[in-house]
Amino acid sequence: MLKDQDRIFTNLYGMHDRTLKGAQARGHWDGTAKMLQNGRDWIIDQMKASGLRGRGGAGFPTGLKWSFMPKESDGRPAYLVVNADESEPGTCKDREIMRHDPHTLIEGCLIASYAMRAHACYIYIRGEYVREREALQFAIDEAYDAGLIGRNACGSGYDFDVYLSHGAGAYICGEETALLESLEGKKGMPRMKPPFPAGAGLYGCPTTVNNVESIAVAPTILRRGPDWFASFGRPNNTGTKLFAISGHVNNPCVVEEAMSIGFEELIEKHCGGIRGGWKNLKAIVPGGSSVPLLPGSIAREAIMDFDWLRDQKSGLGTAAVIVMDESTDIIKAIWRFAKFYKHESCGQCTPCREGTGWMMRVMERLVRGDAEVEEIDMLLNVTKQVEGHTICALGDAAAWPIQGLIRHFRDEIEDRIKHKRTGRVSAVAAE
Ligand code: L3W
Ligand code: SF4
Repeated sequence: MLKDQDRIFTNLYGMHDRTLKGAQARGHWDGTAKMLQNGRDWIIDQMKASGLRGRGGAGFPTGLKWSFMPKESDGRPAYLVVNADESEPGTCKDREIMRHDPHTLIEGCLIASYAMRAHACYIYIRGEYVREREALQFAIDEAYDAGLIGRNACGSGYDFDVYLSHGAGAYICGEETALLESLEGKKGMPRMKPPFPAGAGLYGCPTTVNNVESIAVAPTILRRGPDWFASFGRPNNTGTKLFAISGHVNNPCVVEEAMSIGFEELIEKHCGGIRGGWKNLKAIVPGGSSVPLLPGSIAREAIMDFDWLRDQKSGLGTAAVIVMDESTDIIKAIWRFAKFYKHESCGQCTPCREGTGWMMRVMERLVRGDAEVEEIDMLLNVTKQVEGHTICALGDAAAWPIQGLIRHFRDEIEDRIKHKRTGRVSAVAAE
């Protein structure tokens, strides 16, 4: 288990002093100017050496992403954009950072922006995060007043501004290019990639989009060294990590742990075990609604990192762990995800626009057992036609949970069809 002294987000655990004074007492904003003086290449090399992989869901190496930004200015400004549009069902880890530890995010924004020659950073925060927006703005104002950001940030000679922008409730604006469209004042619709934002992002300028947690851990990585960060977890899966654990555990929580912690240890140490005991565990969704579920038997053995979960045809995603016990109607749970993706599809590409509605409607019948057994394979086939055939990852995200359900709970679906068990028909109709 991670020791207290190795936690980055110490204010998540009851101290509740998110002011600049409190943040400085915890070691934030210490030696920041010196880090900048070490130079851009040094910062990027340290980040690469730490092995940090993006914490927003895809796990793309952060240092590598920063290195894609142009080394020399071609006349266009460069931007850092922080994706704080945390909307993935089950996910509430970035919320905790912004609520309790906003200064480490702002310090990270300065360091990352400096490394990528960005004089401006936009933090795009989920519209519903009103309290977090207030906390963040308060911290930004404090940082300006203390000369940590703004003109001559930290006395470094570098000018740097942070702007807070808020969304309006669309999940798709968490997709990086839809987010950029929204920031530009347009409808939040994903762009084709390539070009990736590093080549043409905000207003057509070089842009890096990073998740809140990825940026917020950067100052501590530089302060304590990449070897310290890389000492947690397994090769290619390093560092400390916030896990947001919800569902049928005795004590749902957001906790920072070492990457690659075992699922059983995570739940026992921080959540007081599974409701009704381990025999009652039916399934988990290990990384937010976009990743396929795992049945309890595999979950108990799970190593919570990118590679182990990928090898199980699931994923770490946002590390939002949704725990389901035997009382769960697993077919209905996945139908609910399908309904979410249908609602959130931006509709610009046909496989997603049509496929999400189609998948949801078949799932609705499966919940009722009102289907033919052959339709299970037909549904699977449709998920494969959506997966990989859309502009953005929302199509994949809609397909994968259904694939996971069929992979691990086909018997339960068939059983319901065969016995025409009605599930919770009225509940489906009501929702
Ligand atoms: C330059 C290349 N840049 C990739 C960059 C790319 C992006 C990052 C990852 O989806 C996942 C998705 C959801 N040159 C590059 C390059 N990049 N190749 O690297 O890119 P990618 O395409 O692997 O993923 P993505 O489109 O960012 C994100 C999953 O996360 N997810 C959802 C999370 C939801 C939230 C939220 O609530 N806001 O985070 C959970 O699992 O399904 O697979 O920056 O530009 N050659
Ligand atoms: Fe829009 Fe869905 Fe296509 Fe993404 S996959 S661009 S959400 S229609």
